[in-house]
Amino acid sequence: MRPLFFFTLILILSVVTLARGKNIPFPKDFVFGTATAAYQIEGAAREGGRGPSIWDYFSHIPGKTFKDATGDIACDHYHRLEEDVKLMVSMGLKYYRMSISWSRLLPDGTIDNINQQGIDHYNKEIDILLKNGITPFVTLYHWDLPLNLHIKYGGWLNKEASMKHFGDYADLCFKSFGDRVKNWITFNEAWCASIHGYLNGSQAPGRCSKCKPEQGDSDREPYQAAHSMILSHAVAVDIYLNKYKKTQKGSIGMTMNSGWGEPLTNKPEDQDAAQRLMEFQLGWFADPIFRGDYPLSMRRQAGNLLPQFTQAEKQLLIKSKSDFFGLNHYSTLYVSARTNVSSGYYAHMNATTTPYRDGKPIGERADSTWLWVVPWGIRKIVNWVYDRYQIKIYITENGCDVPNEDKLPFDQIINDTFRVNYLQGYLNAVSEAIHQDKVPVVGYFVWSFMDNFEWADGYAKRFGIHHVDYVKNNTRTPKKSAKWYSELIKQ
Ligand code: GBH
Repeated sequence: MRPLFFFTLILILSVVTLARGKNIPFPKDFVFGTATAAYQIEGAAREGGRGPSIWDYFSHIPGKTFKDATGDIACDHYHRLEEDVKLMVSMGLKYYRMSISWSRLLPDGTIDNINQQGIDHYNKEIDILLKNGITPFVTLYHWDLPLNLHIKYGGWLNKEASMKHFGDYADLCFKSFGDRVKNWITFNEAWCASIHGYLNGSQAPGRCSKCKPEQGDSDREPYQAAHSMILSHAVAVDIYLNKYKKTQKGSIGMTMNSGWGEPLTNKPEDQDAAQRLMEFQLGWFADPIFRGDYPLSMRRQAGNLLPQFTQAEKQLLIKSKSDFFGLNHYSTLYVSARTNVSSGYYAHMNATTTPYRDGKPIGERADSTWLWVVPWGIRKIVNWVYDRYQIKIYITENGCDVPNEDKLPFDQIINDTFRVNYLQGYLNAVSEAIHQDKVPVVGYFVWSFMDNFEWADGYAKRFGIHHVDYVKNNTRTPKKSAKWYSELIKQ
């Protein structure tokens, strides 16, 4: 009886210490940060000379977002820089991933019309961060294309215009902010921008074969849009390497998103399907960037729908070498070799995902229907990335919403043990990947610093470690997870 009692006691004690965030080993110089994006937090959509983006246009079409929410006001971060940076300081934050609103700098998207107020605004933001000892990681494109570029040139469907205008915009950012910003991310989740923007139309610009008011071609356009984004990324990196890197000495890369695909069974066809899913999801972007062309599996399955890179473009891809792999990762699903789609990307991928094996879910479900809590998945995915690309990795987003979070009473929202457990589980798995598998994961950013405009889900989904009261003056309150993360950072 006795030894069992002591054993249980020790077990409980160690679980308790772990739960308090202690004992997750990380390298000394590991980057711990939080992340946000301009359209999701800034508000001030028509202030300071900002022009409209495709998200302003899309979110104002009735029925496109939950309760027709828009980012007009969002968290009002535009007016609350000091207050928000104070919050960051109070939790000991040293790294912050933010994005720049392209149409705040260039209201019509082109370099012909520079909005000085926009430049001033980001100068101010960057300076406040630095003055407070916080290093910014800056994303150039987090889904908010200037509307004019979409209307006038067809946006990402126009390869040449995309490369020119994104290049000009990136150049302006390096020139204006690169003396102080040393970490650049060209694109956030070009996969989402391509699939949600051009295949199912659930995000801006809301195009798909059956979509209204924007009619598109769900089979062809996602590949076309992605192609332009990949090449625009390469243009931006090339500009940075040729004109700025020597003097500014910063790093540049792209952020890609993927869940981990775990084969449903050990049948070879399911194993192949899982590998194919990873290639369609990450390889679609990472193979061109790190290896100079699309994965063979995509070329084989998608044929002529997948654009070809010209010889000159391949040269550009090879010479515009990224410094790191930015990975946004949230969840894991089982994969099997079937498809119920008759054409386009998902038919080509020829794989089906499910959270269930033998009727049992893969993990607990968060609030978002796609988000299952599977800590071991992050360890597997960083291994997959490193095996294939041999480059250091930043986890540029990871986090969750809490089941029914928006419907809970305030005191329960603040007491977000579910999120603490999620973060702890995933960070433990990252630590194992670093120490046991020797994968060079060099940083990690919680999504998100605060609750914000969750795209088509409006304000009903909350991913923040700070609560934002949208009804009462946008007041910020740290959740338990903010305190937990703060302890982890400080230790
Ligand atoms: C990130 O997207 C975004 O970068 C960020 O802006 C956002 O707020 C955050 O995560 C939280 O959602 O059913 O085919 O869409 C995550 C994007 C959304 C991509 C869910 C995968 C599930 C597969 N993910 N999606 S699908």
